[in-house]
Amino acid sequence: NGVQELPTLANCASEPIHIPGSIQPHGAMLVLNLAQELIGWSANSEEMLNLQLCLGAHINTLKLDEEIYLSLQDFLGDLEEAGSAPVAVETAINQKIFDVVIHTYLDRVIIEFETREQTSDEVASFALKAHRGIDRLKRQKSINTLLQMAVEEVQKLTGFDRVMAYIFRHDDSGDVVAEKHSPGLHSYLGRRYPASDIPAQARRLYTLNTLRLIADIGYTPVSLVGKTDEAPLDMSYCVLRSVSPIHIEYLRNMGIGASMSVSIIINGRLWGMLACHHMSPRQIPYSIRMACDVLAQIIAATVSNIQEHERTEATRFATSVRTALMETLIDEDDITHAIGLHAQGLKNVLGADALIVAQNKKMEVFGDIPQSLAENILENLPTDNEDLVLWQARNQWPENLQEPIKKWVGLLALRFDPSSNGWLIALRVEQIETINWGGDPEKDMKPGPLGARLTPNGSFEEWKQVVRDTSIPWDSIQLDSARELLNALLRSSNRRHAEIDRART
Ligand code: BLA
Repeated sequence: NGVQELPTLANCASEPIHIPGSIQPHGAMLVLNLAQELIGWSANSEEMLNLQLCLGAHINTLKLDEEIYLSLQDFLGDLEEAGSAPVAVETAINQKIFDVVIHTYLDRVIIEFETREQTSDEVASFALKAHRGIDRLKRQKSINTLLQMAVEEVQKLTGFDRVMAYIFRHDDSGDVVAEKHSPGLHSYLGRRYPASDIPAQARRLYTLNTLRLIADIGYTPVSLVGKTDEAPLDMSYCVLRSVSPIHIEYLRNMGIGASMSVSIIINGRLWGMLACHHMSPRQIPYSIRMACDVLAQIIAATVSNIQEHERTEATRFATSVRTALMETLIDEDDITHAIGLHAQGLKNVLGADALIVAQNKKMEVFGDIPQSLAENILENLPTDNEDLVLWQARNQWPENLQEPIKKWVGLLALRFDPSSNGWLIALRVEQIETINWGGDPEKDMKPGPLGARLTPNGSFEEWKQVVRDTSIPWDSIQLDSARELLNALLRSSNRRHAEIDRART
């Protein structure tokens, strides 16, 4: 088994977080092989569960609640059908209520006992609340209102001090786009975090197992004990899995007592998360967590519908702008002027912060680009056969322009008339210019041993480092619309040249 090296900031994406060899102490765990013999348990099991355990013992020889045996036999009986979906039952040991969660993974049967303070009646009334929440979510027509409603629902269900909707961007960095928090707490709304705050192996795990709870950030992990010749237990699907010490330090630096997050998965990809904080320790009963998980699935399905609708709308809008421009061009000889009449629509279609239109010696600029820079850009565009040029980072520009462009690091240029040097150019500013970072939530924060990197401001600095000198990339809808626009403009130019030629002969 060996002692695992402590992860550092530099290697944390390779920390094997699925095999920590320990659990969180608000529960206990028994591990069986498929013959239902004990091969390991958490070191607190005997005391917490009032059992005497020995390696190799068959589960039936332990004095567990009848209910647990029945569920276990049922579960193992229809493994084929049920796949890896866990079963949960309630049990009482030493007058304490436990949720018992049973699942199998990689030939292991894992039985987790999670302490719970609420009675079944309390929990059931929560489930009803969740049901009402679902109905309201499904009716939302925009992603923003959907997520705002979702954080409010989850806050009501769980009582967390803060619930955020965190959504991932094209490069896996993320934004807090909706938030509900208790009075007196500062807001994280609008903040942006780099991809590395949730490293790749964690994202992978979170697409498999969609919910995790850290009930008490200050916990002392409880080791697993058992057969030493066994491979380390894969805890990917465990509810009590002990979490990465790096992440614990991060949460501690933020002053948090408990954390829960729920994955929102769209088309197999981690699209976002509902991230919850509590300022003191907080344990949410299993069935309420499952209700949150269902909410996240409803959110995913609703988002997916809204996105489909938005894509259709974006394409429709692009078509309408293109058609209007083509109509103008029927009786307007000056293309730069015609494009100017539709500049705002074209800016929207191309997602541009500024536009340059030029043909022959004429040039027009829409946006705050200095005239001299616009001329400089035009002179340096490639003269080969490419009609569409895409530069999305400073180092893709010709060397002599890399400095003069300053913040204008993104370029999508359409050559609509090669013979007259006709170009329509969309420009984007550097990503850093596009974000308005709110106030400082960590004035009185004392960072832990790994330093200021593991704080919200440290994260933002990291994000800036990663994206320096790049623009937000053009997405596939914008690129498709750009190509269609280019083709329409090329056809229009060709027609014009043909008319001129005809007039000459
Ligand atoms: C996990 N990082 C996470 C999780 C979240 C975040 C939500 C999931 C675990 C949980 O539910 O608490 C990130 N949490 C955030 C962010 C906000 C938030 C961005 O509340 C914004 C408000 N983390 C780092 C760095 C490393 C790192 C630099 O910041 C490594 C170099 C690691 N984060 C890290 C690891 C995990 C993690 C390893 C997995 C924890 C686990 O499941 O074991």
